[in-house]
Amino acid sequence: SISRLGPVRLPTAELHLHIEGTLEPELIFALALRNGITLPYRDVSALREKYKFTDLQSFLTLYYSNMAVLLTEQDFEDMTRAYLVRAGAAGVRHAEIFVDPQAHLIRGVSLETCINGVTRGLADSEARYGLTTSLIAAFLRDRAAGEALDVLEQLIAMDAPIIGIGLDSAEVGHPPSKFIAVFARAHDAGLKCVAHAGEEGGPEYIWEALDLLGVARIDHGIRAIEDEMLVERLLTEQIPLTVCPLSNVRLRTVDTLADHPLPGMLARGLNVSVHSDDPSYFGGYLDDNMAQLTSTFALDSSQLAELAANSVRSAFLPRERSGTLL
Ligand code: ES4
Ligand code: ZN
Repeated sequence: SISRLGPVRLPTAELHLHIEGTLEPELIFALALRNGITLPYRDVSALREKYKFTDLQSFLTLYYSNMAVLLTEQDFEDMTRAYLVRAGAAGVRHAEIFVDPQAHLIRGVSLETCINGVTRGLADSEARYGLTTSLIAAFLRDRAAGEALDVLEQLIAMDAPIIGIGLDSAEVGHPPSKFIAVFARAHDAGLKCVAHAGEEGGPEYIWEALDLLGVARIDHGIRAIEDEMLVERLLTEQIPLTVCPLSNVRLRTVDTLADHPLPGMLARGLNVSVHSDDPSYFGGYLDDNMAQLTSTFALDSSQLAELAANSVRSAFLPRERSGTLL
């Protein structure tokens, strides 16, 4: 029955999605016009020409630069709704969405503007777009840990509607150990904890995220395969790895999609699932990631079912909701 219904078909949860990474060039120009901002690109096609990345940092520079168009709650709400329309069309049934509050605070946009705007966009998402949603505040690891702790305290004090915290931005040189106090405070506040690790950084960053930060999921984690002891640990504990294949290709973490370790990781029994990271920048949403993987690796229905089931069982959902999706 599901295959006739449209795009993603198997009930799938999006667990690795940066809302600021969904800003499409057209929306960037529309928001710039509305806010009286002059962009350093002539038009949409000139901006699209910049989407050729050599590594994580080359992407992050453009990603942060384009956030200049986000000034009002309405801007954050419009960005969020544009994503939800697209995710619903892709067949996503549940999304746990990252937002980067510090990226806005440091340009003078308040925590309230950012959080309230995204939250307004997420309201009634199930009725309007066909997916349930949760929000995760991610901290920028290339900034001071004290700043992250300060923002976390502000989020707790304002009773922000977040289910957890994450750790993102430039990985190498900013190990999880830098953020022990931040994650201890988040655990103490009853927040779920996840961290990017093993994207550009080595397996030692994954060990640290697990052992020092107590994270429940690893975002990316593809470099885990370089460390057999770590693979055994991830297998035994079935720790979720939220893998983003098109992101890894675009950021040159893997040479081509055909070289991606995902099928091998799945075959070994690792709890991997497929996600879209920054879909506007990396050439595709969840359906595009699945379609390209399926054709590149000739994935069969049992592999596709396993990936979808992994996404649902790795979500921060109460059993009664995950049960309806499994
Ligand atoms: C990110 Cl692909 C990626 N890696 C690390 N941090 C990020 N923030 C947004 N996208
Ligand atoms: Zn990411």
